[in-house]
Amino acid sequence: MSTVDRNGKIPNNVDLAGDKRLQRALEHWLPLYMEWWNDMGPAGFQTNDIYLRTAVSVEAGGWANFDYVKMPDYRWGIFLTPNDSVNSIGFGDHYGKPTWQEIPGEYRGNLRRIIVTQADTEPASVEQQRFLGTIAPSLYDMRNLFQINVEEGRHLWAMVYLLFRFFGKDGRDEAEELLSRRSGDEDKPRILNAFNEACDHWLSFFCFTHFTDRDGKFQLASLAESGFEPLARTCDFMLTEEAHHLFVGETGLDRIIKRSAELTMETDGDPMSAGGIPLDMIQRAINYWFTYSLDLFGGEISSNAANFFGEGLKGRFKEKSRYEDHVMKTGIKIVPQVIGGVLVEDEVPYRNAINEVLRDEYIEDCKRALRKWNRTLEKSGVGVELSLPSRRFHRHQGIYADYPFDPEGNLITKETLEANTSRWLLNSADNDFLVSIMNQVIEPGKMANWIAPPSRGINGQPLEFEYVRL
Ligand code: BYC
Ligand code: FE
Ligand code: FE
Repeated sequence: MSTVDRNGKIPNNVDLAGDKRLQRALEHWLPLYMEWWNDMGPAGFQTNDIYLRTAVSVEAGGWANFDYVKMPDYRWGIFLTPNDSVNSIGFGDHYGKPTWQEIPGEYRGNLRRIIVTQADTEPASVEQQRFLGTIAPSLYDMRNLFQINVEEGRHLWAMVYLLFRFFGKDGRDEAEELLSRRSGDEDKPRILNAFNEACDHWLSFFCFTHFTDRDGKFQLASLAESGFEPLARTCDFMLTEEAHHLFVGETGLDRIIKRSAELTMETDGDPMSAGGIPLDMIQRAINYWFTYSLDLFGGEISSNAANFFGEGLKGRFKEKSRYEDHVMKTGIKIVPQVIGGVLVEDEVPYRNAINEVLRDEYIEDCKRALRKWNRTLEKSGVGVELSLPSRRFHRHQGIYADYPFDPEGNLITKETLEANTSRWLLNSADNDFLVSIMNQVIEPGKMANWIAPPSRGINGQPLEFEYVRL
Protein backbone atom coordinates (compact mmCIF):
# COMPACT_ATOMS: atom_id res chain seq x y z
CA MET A 1 0.00 0.00 0.00
CA SER A 2 1.17 3.50 -0.56
CA THR A 3 -0.17 6.03 1.91
CA VAL A 4 1.00 9.57 1.39
CA ASP A 5 2.58 11.36 4.33
CA ARG A 6 2.44 15.05 3.45
CA ASN A 7 3.21 16.52 6.82
CA GLY A 8 6.52 15.00 7.82
CA LYS A 9 9.78 16.84 7.12
CA ILE A 10 10.07 14.74 3.98
CA PRO A 11 6.73 14.12 2.23
CA ASN A 12 6.63 10.55 0.96
CA ASN A 13 4.61 7.51 0.06
CA VAL A 14 7.24 5.01 1.16
CA ASP A 15 6.23 4.92 4.84
CA LEU A 16 9.32 6.69 6.12
CA ALA A 17 7.66 7.07 9.52
CA GLY A 18 7.67 3.28 9.78
CA ASP A 19 11.47 3.10 9.39
CA LYS A 20 12.90 5.47 11.96
CA ARG A 21 16.54 4.81 11.10
CA LEU A 22 16.02 5.57 7.45
CA GLN A 23 13.91 8.60 8.31
CA ARG A 24 16.60 9.96 10.64
CA ALA A 25 19.30 9.36 8.05
CA LEU A 26 17.36 11.25 5.37
CA GLU A 27 16.48 14.04 7.82
CA HIS A 28 20.17 14.33 8.50
CA TRP A 29 20.85 14.64 4.76
CA LEU A 30 18.15 17.33 4.35
CA PRO A 31 20.24 20.25 5.75
CA LEU A 32 23.20 19.17 3.60
CA TYR A 33 20.93 19.24 0.59
CA MET A 34 19.62 22.69 1.57
CA GLU A 35 23.17 23.93 1.93
CA TRP A 36 23.91 22.67 -1.58
CA TRP A 37 20.68 24.28 -2.87
CA ASN A 38 21.63 27.62 -1.33
CA ASP A 39 25.16 27.47 -2.76
CA MET A 40 24.45 25.94 -6.17
CA GLY A 41 20.72 26.32 -6.85
CA PRO A 42 19.23 29.29 -8.71
CA ALA A 43 21.16 32.49 -8.00
CA GLY A 44 18.72 34.95 -6.42
CA PHE A 45 14.92 34.67 -6.30
CA GLN A 46 15.03 32.41 -3.25
CA THR A 47 12.73 34.71 -1.28
CA ASN A 48 10.28 35.32 -4.13
CA ASP A 49 6.92 33.63 -4.49
CA ILE A 50 6.89 31.42 -7.57
CA TYR A 51 3.87 29.79 -9.13
CA LEU A 52 5.03 26.19 -8.87
CA ARG A 53 3.57 22.76 -9.26
CA THR A 54 4.32 20.45 -6.35
CA ALA A 55 3.78 16.72 -6.15
CA VAL A 56 1.60 16.06 -3.11
CA SER A 57 0.42 12.60 -4.09
CA VAL A 58 0.92 10.14 -6.90
CA GLU A 59 -2.69 9.82 -8.00
CA ALA A 60 -3.78 11.44 -11.26
CA GLY A 61 -3.94 15.19 -10.67
CA GLY A 62 -2.51 14.92 -7.16
CA TRP A 63 1.03 15.32 -8.37
CA ALA A 64 0.27 18.60 -10.10
CA ASN A 65 -0.73 20.95 -7.31
CA PHE A 66 -0.17 24.61 -8.32
CA ASP A 67 0.47 27.39 -5.83
CA TYR A 68 2.85 30.21 -4.94
CA VAL A 69 5.88 28.76 -3.16
CA LYS A 70 9.31 30.10 -2.24
CA MET A 71 11.86 27.72 -3.72
CA PRO A 72 13.53 26.79 -0.41
CA ASP A 73 10.06 25.89 0.92
CA TYR A 74 9.35 23.53 -1.97
CA ARG A 75 8.34 20.12 -0.59
CA TRP A 76 11.01 17.82 -1.97
CA GLY A 77 9.29 14.51 -1.48
CA ILE A 78 9.88 10.84 -2.18
CA PHE A 79 7.19 9.38 -4.38
CA LEU A 80 7.08 6.01 -6.09
CA THR A 81 4.37 4.97 -8.51
CA PRO A 82 2.21 2.67 -6.38
CA ASN A 83 1.98 -0.95 -7.34
CA ASP A 84 0.17 -3.41 -5.19
CA SER A 85 0.36 -6.40 -7.48
CA VAL A 86 3.25 -8.82 -7.91
CA ASN A 87 5.24 -8.10 -11.05
CA SER A 88 7.55 -10.21 -13.10
CA ILE A 89 10.88 -9.28 -14.61
CA GLY A 90 10.26 -8.12 -18.14
CA PHE A 91 13.50 -8.90 -19.94
CA GLY A 92 16.92 -10.54 -19.82
CA ASP A 93 18.06 -13.83 -18.33
CA HIS A 94 15.55 -13.73 -15.45
CA TYR A 95 12.62 -13.03 -17.74
CA GLY A 96 9.31 -14.01 -16.12
CA LYS A 97 10.63 -14.43 -12.56
CA PRO A 98 9.24 -12.16 -9.80
CA THR A 99 10.75 -8.69 -9.56
CA TRP A 100 13.13 -7.94 -6.69
CA GLN A 101 12.04 -5.83 -3.73
CA GLU A 102 15.55 -5.90 -2.28
CA ILE A 103 18.88 -5.74 -4.13
CA PRO A 104 20.15 -9.08 -5.40
CA GLY A 105 23.66 -9.28 -3.91
CA GLU A 106 25.40 -10.10 -7.18
CA TYR A 107 23.95 -6.99 -8.86
CA ARG A 108 24.65 -4.57 -6.07
CA GLY A 109 27.64 -3.03 -7.84
CA ASN A 110 25.86 -2.49 -11.13
CA LEU A 111 22.73 -1.11 -9.50
CA ARG A 112 24.77 1.26 -7.40
CA ARG A 113 26.51 2.48 -10.51
CA ILE A 114 23.29 3.03 -12.45
CA ILE A 115 21.60 4.82 -9.55
CA VAL A 116 24.61 7.04 -8.81
CA THR A 117 24.97 7.96 -12.49
CA GLN A 118 21.29 8.81 -12.76
CA ALA A 119 21.41 10.76 -9.48
CA ASP A 120 24.47 12.76 -10.49
CA THR A 121 22.80 14.30 -13.53
CA GLU A 122 20.01 15.88 -11.47
CA PRO A 123 22.00 18.33 -9.30
CA ALA A 124 24.42 18.83 -12.20
CA SER A 125 21.67 20.33 -14.35
CA VAL A 126 20.62 22.69 -11.56
CA GLU A 127 24.22 23.87 -11.28
CA GLN A 128 24.44 24.41 -15.03
CA GLN A 129 21.28 26.53 -15.00
CA ARG A 130 22.18 28.52 -11.92
CA PHE A 131 22.37 31.99 -13.44
CA LEU A 132 19.66 31.75 -16.08
CA GLY A 133 16.98 33.38 -13.90
CA THR A 134 18.93 36.63 -13.99
CA ILE A 135 18.59 36.78 -17.80
CA ALA A 136 15.13 35.23 -18.24
CA PRO A 137 13.19 36.44 -21.31
CA SER A 138 9.87 36.59 -19.39
CA LEU A 139 8.27 35.72 -16.06
CA TYR A 140 6.64 32.75 -17.77
CA ASP A 141 10.05 31.37 -18.77
CA MET A 142 11.61 32.20 -15.43
CA ARG A 143 8.90 30.22 -13.68
CA ASN A 144 9.45 27.25 -15.98
CA LEU A 145 13.18 27.34 -15.26
CA PHE A 146 12.57 27.25 -11.50
CA GLN A 147 9.96 24.53 -11.89
CA ILE A 148 12.51 22.39 -13.66
CA ASN A 149 15.18 23.21 -11.08
CA VAL A 150 13.07 22.18 -8.08
CA GLU A 151 11.97 19.00 -9.87
CA GLU A 152 15.55 18.03 -10.71
CA GLY A 153 16.17 18.55 -7.01
CA ARG A 154 13.34 16.14 -6.29
CA HIS A 155 14.82 13.64 -8.73
CA LEU A 156 18.00 13.75 -6.69
CA TRP A 157 15.92 12.97 -3.60
CA ALA A 158 14.31 10.06 -5.43
CA MET A 159 17.72 8.48 -6.12
CA VAL A 160 19.16 9.36 -2.72
CA TYR A 161 16.24 7.55 -1.10
CA LEU A 162 17.26 4.39 -2.97
CA LEU A 163 20.90 4.84 -1.92
CA PHE A 164 20.00 5.26 1.76
CA ARG A 165 17.37 2.56 1.80
CA PHE A 166 19.27 -0.17 -0.03
CA PHE A 167 23.03 0.51 0.10
CA GLY A 168 23.82 1.14 3.77
CA LYS A 169 27.04 3.02 4.44
CA ASP A 170 28.05 2.94 0.76
CA GLY A 171 24.80 4.63 -0.10
CA ARG A 172 25.28 7.35 2.50
CA ASP A 173 28.80 7.99 1.19
CA GLU A 174 27.53 8.21 -2.37
CA ALA A 175 24.81 10.64 -1.28
CA GLU A 176 27.46 12.92 0.17
CA GLU A 177 29.56 12.70 -2.98
CA LEU A 178 26.52 13.73 -4.99
CA LEU A 179 26.54 17.04 -3.14
CA SER A 180 30.27 17.55 -3.47
CA ARG A 181 30.86 17.03 -7.20
CA ARG A 182 30.27 20.17 -9.25
CA SER A 183 29.33 20.68 -12.88
CA GLY A 184 32.37 21.79 -14.86
CA ASP A 185 34.75 21.52 -11.91
CA GLU A 186 38.26 20.45 -12.94
CA ASP A 187 38.92 18.39 -9.83
CA LYS A 188 35.47 17.07 -9.00
CA PRO A 189 33.38 17.15 -12.17
CA ARG A 190 29.98 15.57 -12.67
CA ILE A 191 30.09 12.02 -14.06
CA LEU A 192 28.69 12.36 -17.59
CA ASN A 193 30.15 14.80 -20.08
CA ALA A 194 27.10 16.83 -21.14
CA PHE A 195 26.59 17.75 -17.50
CA ASN A 196 29.91 19.55 -17.36
CA GLU A 197 29.20 21.77 -20.36
CA ALA A 198 28.35 25.41 -19.81
CA CYS A 199 24.72 26.42 -20.25
CA ASP A 200 25.10 30.17 -20.01
CA HIS A 201 22.15 31.47 -21.97
CA TRP A 202 18.63 30.51 -22.93
CA LEU A 203 19.39 29.11 -26.36
CA SER A 204 21.55 26.53 -24.61
CA PHE A 205 18.92 26.11 -21.89
CA PHE A 206 16.21 25.23 -24.39
CA CYS A 207 18.59 22.93 -26.29
CA PHE A 208 19.54 21.30 -23.00
CA THR A 209 15.96 20.73 -21.88
CA HIS A 210 15.06 19.52 -25.34
CA PHE A 211 18.01 17.23 -26.07
CA THR A 212 19.60 16.44 -22.71
CA ASP A 213 16.45 16.08 -20.63
CA ARG A 214 15.24 13.89 -23.48
CA ASP A 215 18.09 11.48 -22.74
CA GLY A 216 16.52 11.43 -19.27
CA LYS A 217 13.20 10.38 -20.77
CA PHE A 218 14.78 7.39 -22.51
CA GLN A 219 17.06 6.36 -19.65
CA LEU A 220 14.27 6.67 -17.09
CA ALA A 221 11.86 4.74 -19.30
CA SER A 222 14.34 1.89 -19.68
CA LEU A 223 14.88 1.85 -15.90
CA ALA A 224 11.13 2.12 -15.25
CA GLU A 225 10.84 -1.55 -16.24
CA SER A 226 13.82 -2.68 -14.18
CA GLY A 227 13.61 -5.96 -12.33
CA PHE A 228 14.59 -4.04 -9.19
CA GLU A 229 11.13 -2.77 -8.46
CA PRO A 230 11.84 0.21 -6.20
CA LEU A 231 14.04 1.65 -8.97
CA ALA A 232 11.38 0.95 -11.59
CA ARG A 233 8.62 2.65 -9.63
CA THR A 234 10.78 5.64 -8.74
CA CYS A 235 11.77 6.22 -12.36
CA ASP A 236 8.21 5.76 -13.52
CA PHE A 237 7.05 8.62 -11.32
CA MET A 238 9.97 10.83 -12.38
CA LEU A 239 8.81 10.48 -15.97
CA THR A 240 5.56 12.29 -15.17
CA GLU A 241 7.59 15.38 -14.22
CA GLU A 242 10.02 14.96 -17.10
CA ALA A 243 7.31 15.60 -19.68
CA HIS A 244 7.15 19.27 -18.66
CA HIS A 245 10.93 19.69 -19.00
CA LEU A 246 10.74 18.38 -22.56
CA PHE A 247 7.78 20.62 -23.29
CA VAL A 248 9.78 23.65 -22.14
CA GLY A 249 12.70 22.73 -24.37
CA GLU A 250 10.74 21.85 -27.49
CA THR A 251 8.37 24.82 -27.37
CA GLY A 252 11.14 27.18 -26.26
CA LEU A 253 13.17 26.32 -29.36
CA ASP A 254 10.08 26.58 -31.52
CA ARG A 255 9.42 30.09 -30.16
CA ILE A 256 13.02 31.17 -30.81
CA ILE A 257 12.90 29.70 -34.32
CA LYS A 258 9.63 31.50 -35.06
CA ARG A 259 10.98 34.84 -33.85
CA SER A 260 14.32 34.41 -35.62
CA ALA A 261 12.54 33.73 -38.90
CA GLU A 262 10.40 36.87 -38.44
CA LEU A 263 13.42 39.03 -37.65
CA THR A 264 15.39 37.51 -40.53
CA MET A 265 12.62 38.55 -42.92
CA GLU A 266 12.18 41.99 -41.37
CA THR A 267 15.89 42.81 -41.50
CA ASP A 268 16.69 41.36 -44.90
CA GLY A 269 18.73 38.56 -43.45
CA ASP A 270 20.47 40.31 -40.55
CA PRO A 271 18.47 39.39 -37.41
CA MET A 272 21.45 40.20 -35.17
CA SER A 273 21.02 43.87 -36.04
CA ALA A 274 17.60 43.68 -34.36
CA GLY A 275 18.81 41.69 -31.36
CA GLY A 276 17.55 38.42 -32.81
CA ILE A 277 19.26 35.04 -33.16
CA PRO A 278 20.40 33.96 -36.64
CA LEU A 279 19.06 30.60 -37.79
CA ASP A 280 22.55 29.27 -38.52
CA MET A 281 23.46 29.97 -34.89
CA ILE A 282 20.43 27.94 -33.80
CA GLN A 283 21.64 25.13 -36.08
CA ARG A 284 25.05 25.25 -34.38
CA ALA A 285 23.41 25.07 -30.96
CA ILE A 286 21.36 22.08 -32.09
CA ASN A 287 24.52 20.39 -33.42
CA TYR A 288 26.32 21.01 -30.15
CA TRP A 289 23.70 19.81 -27.66
CA PHE A 290 22.30 16.98 -29.76
CA THR A 291 25.74 15.40 -30.12
CA TYR A 292 26.68 15.83 -26.46
CA SER A 293 23.35 14.23 -25.62
CA LEU A 294 24.08 11.29 -27.97
CA ASP A 295 27.16 10.63 -25.83
CA LEU A 296 24.90 10.08 -22.82
CA PHE A 297 23.73 6.76 -24.26
CA GLY A 298 27.22 5.31 -23.74
CA GLY A 299 29.35 3.34 -26.18
CA GLU A 300 27.84 1.76 -29.31
CA ILE A 301 29.40 -1.51 -28.23
CA SER A 302 29.19 -1.98 -24.48
CA SER A 303 29.56 -5.04 -22.31
CA ASN A 304 28.23 -2.95 -19.39
CA ALA A 305 25.00 -2.40 -21.26
CA ALA A 306 24.82 -6.07 -22.28
CA ASN A 307 25.15 -7.03 -18.62
CA PHE A 308 22.57 -4.51 -17.42
CA PHE A 309 20.11 -6.00 -19.91
CA GLY A 310 20.95 -9.65 -19.24
CA GLU A 311 20.72 -9.09 -15.48
CA GLY A 312 17.26 -7.55 -15.80
CA LEU A 313 18.39 -4.15 -14.49
CA LYS A 314 17.88 -1.92 -17.52
CA GLY A 315 15.69 -2.70 -20.51
CA ARG A 316 14.91 -0.97 -23.75
CA PHE A 317 12.46 1.89 -24.37
CA LYS A 318 8.94 0.57 -23.66
CA GLU A 319 10.38 -2.93 -23.41
CA LYS A 320 7.06 -4.60 -22.56
CA SER A 321 4.87 -3.05 -25.21
CA ARG A 322 7.24 -2.55 -28.13
CA TYR A 323 9.25 -5.75 -28.28
CA GLU A 324 8.38 -9.40 -28.64
CA ASP A 325 11.63 -11.14 -27.81
CA HIS A 326 12.61 -9.92 -24.35
CA VAL A 327 15.62 -12.17 -23.96
CA MET A 328 17.62 -11.46 -27.10
CA LYS A 329 20.34 -13.93 -26.27
CA THR A 330 21.20 -14.25 -29.90
CA GLY A 331 20.72 -11.79 -32.73
CA ILE A 332 22.92 -9.09 -34.10
CA LYS A 333 22.77 -5.41 -34.85
CA ILE A 334 24.57 -3.71 -37.70
CA VAL A 335 26.80 -0.92 -36.43
CA PRO A 336 28.96 1.05 -38.88
CA GLN A 337 32.54 1.14 -37.63
CA VAL A 338 35.77 2.67 -38.80
CA ILE A 339 38.05 -0.17 -39.82
CA GLY A 340 41.30 0.54 -41.61
CA GLY A 341 40.36 4.16 -42.17
CA VAL A 342 36.99 3.47 -43.81
CA LEU A 343 33.47 3.15 -42.50
CA VAL A 344 32.19 -0.44 -42.79
CA GLU A 345 28.97 -2.04 -41.63
CA ASP A 346 29.84 -4.47 -38.89
CA GLU A 347 27.77 -7.07 -37.04
CA VAL A 348 27.67 -6.74 -33.27
CA PRO A 349 25.96 -9.18 -30.83
CA TYR A 350 22.59 -7.57 -30.12
CA ARG A 351 22.96 -7.22 -26.36
CA ASN A 352 26.31 -5.52 -26.76
CA ALA A 353 24.71 -2.98 -29.06
CA ILE A 354 21.81 -2.19 -26.74
CA ASN A 355 22.95 1.38 -26.06
CA GLU A 356 22.66 1.92 -29.80
CA VAL A 357 19.12 0.51 -29.81
CA LEU A 358 18.10 3.14 -27.24
CA ARG A 359 19.98 5.83 -29.14
CA ASP A 360 18.01 4.90 -32.29
CA GLU A 361 14.74 5.55 -30.44
CA TYR A 362 16.06 8.83 -29.12
CA ILE A 363 17.12 10.04 -32.56
CA GLU A 364 13.67 9.23 -33.97
CA ASP A 365 12.07 11.33 -31.23
CA CYS A 366 14.46 14.21 -31.98
CA LYS A 367 13.59 13.99 -35.68
CA ARG A 368 9.90 14.32 -34.85
CA ALA A 369 10.53 17.62 -33.06
CA LEU A 370 12.71 18.82 -35.90
CA ARG A 371 9.90 18.26 -38.38
CA LYS A 372 7.70 20.48 -36.20
CA TRP A 373 10.26 23.28 -36.13
CA ASN A 374 10.66 23.02 -39.89
CA ARG A 375 6.92 23.47 -40.29
CA THR A 376 7.24 26.70 -38.27
CA LEU A 377 10.02 27.78 -40.64
CA GLU A 378 8.01 26.81 -43.68
CA LYS A 379 5.05 28.93 -42.55
CA SER A 380 7.37 31.90 -42.06
CA GLY A 381 8.53 31.75 -45.67
CA VAL A 382 12.16 32.34 -44.69
CA GLY A 383 13.36 29.51 -46.92
CA VAL A 384 15.65 27.86 -44.38
CA GLU A 385 15.49 24.34 -42.93
CA LEU A 386 17.10 22.98 -39.79
CA SER A 387 18.56 19.49 -39.56
CA LEU A 388 20.00 17.00 -37.11
CA PRO A 389 23.67 16.14 -37.60
CA SER A 390 24.81 12.53 -37.99
CA ARG A 391 25.22 10.43 -34.87
CA ARG A 392 28.92 10.18 -35.75
CA PHE A 393 29.59 13.92 -35.75
CA HIS A 394 31.29 15.59 -32.74
CA ARG A 395 31.28 12.59 -30.43
CA HIS A 396 33.26 12.22 -27.22
CA GLN A 397 32.16 8.72 -26.24
CA GLY A 398 32.00 5.48 -28.16
CA ILE A 399 33.47 4.17 -31.37
CA TYR A 400 33.27 7.42 -33.36
CA ALA A 401 34.89 9.64 -30.76
CA ASP A 402 38.40 9.24 -32.13
CA TYR A 403 37.60 10.10 -35.73
CA PRO A 404 36.80 13.35 -37.51
CA PHE A 405 33.35 13.32 -39.12
CA ASP A 406 31.37 16.07 -40.79
CA PRO A 407 27.72 16.76 -39.79
CA GLU A 408 26.57 14.43 -42.59
CA GLY A 409 28.57 11.62 -41.02
CA ASN A 410 31.35 11.38 -43.62
CA LEU A 411 34.89 10.70 -42.49
CA ILE A 412 36.98 13.81 -43.14
CA THR A 413 40.48 14.95 -42.31
CA LYS A 414 41.35 16.55 -38.99
CA GLU A 415 42.27 19.71 -40.89
CA THR A 416 38.86 19.96 -42.54
CA LEU A 417 37.19 19.44 -39.18
CA GLU A 418 39.29 22.13 -37.51
CA ALA A 419 38.68 24.56 -40.36
CA ASN A 420 34.92 24.12 -40.05
CA THR A 421 34.34 23.64 -36.34
CA SER A 422 33.21 27.21 -35.68
CA ARG A 423 30.80 26.94 -38.61
CA TRP A 424 29.33 23.68 -37.35
CA LEU A 425 29.25 24.10 -33.58
CA LEU A 426 28.18 26.78 -31.16
CA ASN A 427 31.36 28.83 -30.68
CA SER A 428 32.60 31.44 -28.24
CA ALA A 429 31.58 34.36 -30.46
CA ASP A 430 28.05 32.89 -30.60
CA ASN A 431 27.98 32.52 -26.83
CA ASP A 432 29.20 36.09 -26.31
CA PHE A 433 26.55 37.43 -28.65
CA LEU A 434 23.79 35.33 -27.06
CA VAL A 435 24.68 36.49 -23.57
CA SER A 436 24.79 40.09 -24.82
CA ILE A 437 21.19 40.06 -26.10
CA MET A 438 19.71 38.34 -23.05
CA ASN A 439 18.48 40.88 -20.58
CA GLN A 440 15.97 40.06 -17.90
CA VAL A 441 12.38 40.91 -18.82
CA ILE A 442 10.12 41.08 -15.76
CA GLU A 443 7.00 42.91 -16.82
CA PRO A 444 4.14 40.34 -16.71
CA GLY A 445 3.21 39.19 -20.23
CA LYS A 446 6.23 40.84 -21.92
CA MET A 447 8.81 38.84 -23.91
CA ALA A 448 12.40 39.53 -24.85
CA ASN A 449 12.71 40.51 -28.51
CA TRP A 450 14.55 37.32 -29.56
CA ILE A 451 11.72 34.94 -28.65
CA ALA A 452 8.03 34.64 -29.60
CA PRO A 453 5.42 34.36 -26.85
CA PRO A 454 4.15 30.88 -25.95
CA SER A 455 0.72 29.91 -27.25
CA ARG A 456 -0.74 29.67 -23.75
CA GLY A 457 0.09 30.17 -20.09
CA ILE A 458 0.73 27.63 -17.34
CA ASN A 459 -2.16 25.72 -15.74
CA GLY A 460 -4.78 27.69 -17.68
CA GLN A 461 -3.45 31.05 -16.44
CA PRO A 462 -3.14 33.94 -18.90
CA LEU A 463 0.26 34.97 -20.26
CA GLU A 464 0.08 38.20 -18.25
CA PHE A 465 -0.16 36.20 -15.03
CA GLU A 466 2.43 37.08 -12.40
CA TYR A 467 4.29 33.75 -12.52
CA VAL A 468 7.05 35.12 -10.30
CA ARG A 469 6.31 37.81 -7.71
CA LEU A 470 9.32 40.03 -7.65
N1 BYC B 1 30.29 10.88 -20.31
O1 BYC B 1 30.15 0.87 -21.48
P1 BYC B 1 30.06 2.29 -21.82
C1 BYC B 1 18.81 12.86 -16.92
C2 BYC B 1 31.72 6.04 -19.42
S1 BYC B 1 19.82 12.18 -18.14
C3 BYC B 1 31.29 10.40 -19.54
O2 BYC B 1 30.10 2.67 -23.22
P2 BYC B 1 27.58 2.27 -20.50
C4 BYC B 1 18.74 14.30 -16.82
C5 BYC B 1 31.08 4.91 -18.67
O3 BYC B 1 30.58 5.35 -17.42
C6 BYC B 1 19.78 10.42 -17.85
N2 BYC B 1 31.54 9.10 -19.37
O4 BYC B 1 28.75 2.96 -21.19
C7 BYC B 1 18.79 15.10 -17.96
C8 BYC B 1 32.20 3.93 -18.58
O5 BYC B 1 33.09 4.36 -17.57
P3 BYC B 1 34.05 3.32 -16.79
C9 BYC B 1 20.87 9.94 -16.93
C10 BYC B 1 30.76 8.22 -20.04
O6 BYC B 1 27.93 2.01 -19.09
C11 BYC B 1 18.74 16.48 -17.85
C12 BYC B 1 32.91 4.10 -19.91
O7 BYC B 1 32.57 5.43 -20.35
N3 BYC B 1 20.69 8.55 -16.63
O8 BYC B 1 18.20 12.15 -16.19
O9 BYC B 1 27.06 1.20 -21.34
C13 BYC B 1 18.62 17.07 -16.61
C14 BYC B 1 32.47 3.10 -20.95
O10 BYC B 1 31.07 3.16 -20.99
C15 BYC B 1 29.72 8.64 -20.87
C16 BYC B 1 21.53 7.55 -16.97
O11 BYC B 1 22.56 7.78 -17.56
C17 BYC B 1 29.49 10.03 -20.99
N4 BYC B 1 28.50 10.52 -21.76
O12 BYC B 1 26.50 3.46 -20.61
C18 BYC B 1 18.58 16.28 -15.48
C19 BYC B 1 21.12 6.15 -16.61
N5 BYC B 1 29.13 7.55 -21.42
O13 BYC B 1 33.17 2.31 -16.16
C20 BYC B 1 18.63 14.90 -15.58
C21 BYC B 1 22.17 5.36 -15.91
C22 BYC B 1 29.78 6.50 -20.93
O14 BYC B 1 34.94 2.76 -17.84
N6 BYC B 1 23.41 5.21 -16.65
N7 BYC B 1 30.76 6.88 -20.10
O15 BYC B 1 34.74 4.21 -15.79
C23 BYC B 1 23.63 4.26 -17.58
O16 BYC B 1 22.76 3.49 -17.89
C24 BYC B 1 25.00 4.14 -18.19
O17 BYC B 1 25.93 4.48 -17.22
C25 BYC B 1 25.26 5.05 -19.42
C26 BYC B 1 26.61 4.66 -20.02
C27 BYC B 1 24.14 4.85 -20.42
C28 BYC B 1 25.35 6.51 -19.05
FE1 FE C 1 15.53 14.73 -13.75
FE1 FE D 1 14.46 16.82 -16.43
